[in-house]
Amino acid sequence: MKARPNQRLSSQAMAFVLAGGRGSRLKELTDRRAKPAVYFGGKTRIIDFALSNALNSGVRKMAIATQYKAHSLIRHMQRGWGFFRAERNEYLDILPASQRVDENKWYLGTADAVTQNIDIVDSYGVKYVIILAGDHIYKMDYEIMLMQHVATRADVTIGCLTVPKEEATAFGVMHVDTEGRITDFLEKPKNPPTIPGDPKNSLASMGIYVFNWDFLRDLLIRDAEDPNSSHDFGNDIIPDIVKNGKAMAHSFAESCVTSGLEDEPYWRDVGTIDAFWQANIDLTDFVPKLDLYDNSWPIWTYAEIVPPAKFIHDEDGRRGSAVSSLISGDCIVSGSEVRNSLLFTGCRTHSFSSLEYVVALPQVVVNRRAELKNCVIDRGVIIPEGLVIGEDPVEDAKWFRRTDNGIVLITQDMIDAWSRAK
Ligand code: ADQ
Ligand code: ADP
Repeated sequence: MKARPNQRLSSQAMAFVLAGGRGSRLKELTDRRAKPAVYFGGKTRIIDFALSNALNSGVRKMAIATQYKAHSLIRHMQRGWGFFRAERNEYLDILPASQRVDENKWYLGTADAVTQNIDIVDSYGVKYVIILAGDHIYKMDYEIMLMQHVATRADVTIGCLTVPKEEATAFGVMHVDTEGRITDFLEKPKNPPTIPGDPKNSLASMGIYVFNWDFLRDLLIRDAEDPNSSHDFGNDIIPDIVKNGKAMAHSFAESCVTSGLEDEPYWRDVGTIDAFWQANIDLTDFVPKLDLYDNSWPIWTYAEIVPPAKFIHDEDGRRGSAVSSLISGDCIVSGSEVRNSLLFTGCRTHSFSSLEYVVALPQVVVNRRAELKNCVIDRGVIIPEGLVIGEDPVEDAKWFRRTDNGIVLITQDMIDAWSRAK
């Protein structure tokens, strides 16, 4: 592709989205769907955030590498993200593992997911590749990251943020010099180094990278032949560049200030039931840190055409009400009280029931007299009449998945077991 002066860098870039991880800490929520396909925020799924960031940043070429339980994700992509037009040089390719280079070969590590698709990336004719994870919740303008990458002539530019030292064991942790050049990088260290002068926090990789494609291409071909490599960005590719090339850190906090997208940087890896519940419940705050109502940065998704949410009295005149809550389309709140909760599309709550700090995925039905507190309810679950959750921790843990923080995950299989025993 020919680069023209004044052209946005994003128009010469593609987003390569890694969406193959298992997300096993989300337990039964990822039994049937990959983590990027898990619902989030009432109307969207987790992957919509990375894809919307790319789209809103001006990127029009995207590839999504999937492997684990990809059906739900692929269906979502086909329904909601099918508007890219090759005639306008727009592409969105879904790249399931094991179906291209070698029928039996799964993606070994995250870098291998790109290596196995080198020909596809070549065919896009782009100068830059933005590697993204499909499982993080945040808003970010990647054009700013591309601009820094080009200005500093880096081999790789890595998005980074500050995290508490105790949490940094789950991340790539780095040291940077005064110019922002990464001088050390440790993938998931047991004892994470902290930021000089800030002993409580570490500088962590967000797992998002900008490369010049020519550079990355050569590196991947070399990596593929290295018998000692696990073919992973965090374990192999990034440490190699930090040692032998020029790796620059791109601060998410500074990016937020430059883009004006968020007053306070908001980034979440909703990798556990607790984190998933919390990030959804955060949206019910008076002023949530993540602003979904900013129509300058829409989170695109597949949205069914559904009627508006409805709130009704039951026949005895009991009010159906919701406060400090997000209620999606096609929900009917009938004679029940909903507080500090988030109901996804198509939920129904019936008389005398109450919901508090509940995240209900699409098509959940809450029957009469159920009292639910601090829970996540999987898609399509039918809550039986009179079920009480959040009052008796021992009883909750006996039938459902209760976390150490007291959040209860409810699936239909668990309800069926509960019903059989009662
Ligand atoms: P992790 O998130 O632990 O660390 P990883 O499990 O490799 O790294 O997942 C990265 C992304 O790739 C996820 O979106 C996952 O779904 C996807 N993925 C995993 N294996 C894949 C495969 N074989 N094929 C396709 N996709 C795959 C990474 C970095 C750290 C960084 C954190 C930030 O390695 O340095 O700090 O992200 O969350
Ligand atoms: P989605 O997340 O795509 O809206 P679900 O979460 O209900 O759909 O299911 C995820 C995947 O599991 C889909 O591919 C669906 O067809 C499949 N599925 C749904 N229910 C069952 C079941 N009881 N047993 C096996 N597979 C199922």
